[in-house]
Amino acid sequence: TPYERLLPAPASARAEGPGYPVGAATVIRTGPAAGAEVRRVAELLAGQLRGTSGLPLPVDHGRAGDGIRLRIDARAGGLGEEGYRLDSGPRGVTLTARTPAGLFHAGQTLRQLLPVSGPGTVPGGRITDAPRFAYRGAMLDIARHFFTVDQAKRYVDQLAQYKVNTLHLHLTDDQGWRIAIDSWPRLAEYGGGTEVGGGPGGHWTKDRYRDLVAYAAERYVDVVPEIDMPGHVNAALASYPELNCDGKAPERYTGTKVGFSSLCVGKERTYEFVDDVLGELAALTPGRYLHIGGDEAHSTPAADYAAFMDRAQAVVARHGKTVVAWHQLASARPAPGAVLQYWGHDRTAAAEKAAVAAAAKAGHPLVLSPADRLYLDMKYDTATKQGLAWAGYVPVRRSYEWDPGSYLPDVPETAVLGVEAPLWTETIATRADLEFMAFPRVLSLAELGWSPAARDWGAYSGRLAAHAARLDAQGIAFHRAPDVPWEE
Ligand code: TNX
Repeated sequence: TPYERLLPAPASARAEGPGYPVGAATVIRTGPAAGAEVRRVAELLAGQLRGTSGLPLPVDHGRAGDGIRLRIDARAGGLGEEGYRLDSGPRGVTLTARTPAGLFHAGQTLRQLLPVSGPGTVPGGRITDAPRFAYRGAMLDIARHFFTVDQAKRYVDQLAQYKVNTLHLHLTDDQGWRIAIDSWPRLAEYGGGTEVGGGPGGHWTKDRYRDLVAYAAERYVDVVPEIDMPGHVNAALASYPELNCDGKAPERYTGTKVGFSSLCVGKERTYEFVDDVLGELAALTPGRYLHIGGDEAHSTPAADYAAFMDRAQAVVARHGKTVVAWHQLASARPAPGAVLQYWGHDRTAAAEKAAVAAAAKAGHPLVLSPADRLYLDMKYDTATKQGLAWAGYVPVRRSYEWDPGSYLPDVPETAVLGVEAPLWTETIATRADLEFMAFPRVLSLAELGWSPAARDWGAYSGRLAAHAARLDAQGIAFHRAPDVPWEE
């Protein structure tokens, strides 16, 4: 049944009795008591369902009746902040949640219960569903190769339908600074003016950035911006001589090496820069997290690194936000509450894993992005043209068959805030390349983050295969990876 083909798999689903035929007379109903946000969720869902079904599907805020009904029930048990119930019978489909986010997720499930195109019947039964992890993220690196806000919006649409709720944006790196900062305008204007391979690059204005954040928020996706420091900063150093210890700006960089640049840790001007940049970024960010990078600072001595990260973390706190950083911060001094993003792999040294486990034990929530499982820029296999292979090949099966709750030694599931799939773009320059590398592996991330722990590759790969028609219908240039039994 379609209930068994849902992706990510729901916490529980039971098919029973006759279903509801969605047809020309179907109305989407919020009821008169619904607030503005529920009405907006209903309109968004209506637009999505009209697009695939070709039906009029008017939204009605009046009295109760047959149709697709959206209901907030603050007392509904077991659903949490994002969960929902879906009940389908001959008179209609009722979506129930404690929050508008829950209703949004219910609507995305409903889309998958209807045909890829044209009208159809939602099978009878009940789904009760809620996520395993609170943080289910994807990262896009717009620094190595520039991507537009429209491309990021398209990715948000693709991800939100699978209940991914976080978009982490890697906004700055050696090859480009992509976000306008009013107090340091040359960062974007000059530092954003190239990319890997020497192309023209580009940057996002604050208005375009706000537009993306609002677009994502309507789809219950939280944007986490990253300014990577104290390494990965050549674009900034090239834009402002005063940020360099010797006062001389280097050339802009269009290669793909890492670990060669560092902010000048001993200079007070550096911290004015950090404060200005993070302050402007905090003002653009409704969410609680600011990501400050902290990875691969190979040109920053360890003591300098720790001293710099102490100050950068204090700046984040002063601007009212919570730090996220790559897990290298575990070996320095993570501030209380700082979230660590683990990007190690099977061959990562035990001592490095132990430092992360110790930080988790001290109360730091972890976001897991194992490079040999969830790095979307790793090649699928030897035949993949794009991508890198430093962490090994990552076929779809490998991206799926592991358990975030028991992945790191001595880290209990309760310490895991969630999972994230980063897409680094040294070798990814177009929408087609992005989609080829992300899909279908980002769906493994979606299911690992949302669904209960039981993992069955056989069943999952079958569901994925059945899903190909939906990806095709959306024009997603996904990879027909050889380990999935695609139909036809
Ligand atoms: C490591 S992962 C990096 C990035 C590269 C990536 C390529 C991490 C925190 N740093 O700078 O783009 O590998 O896979």
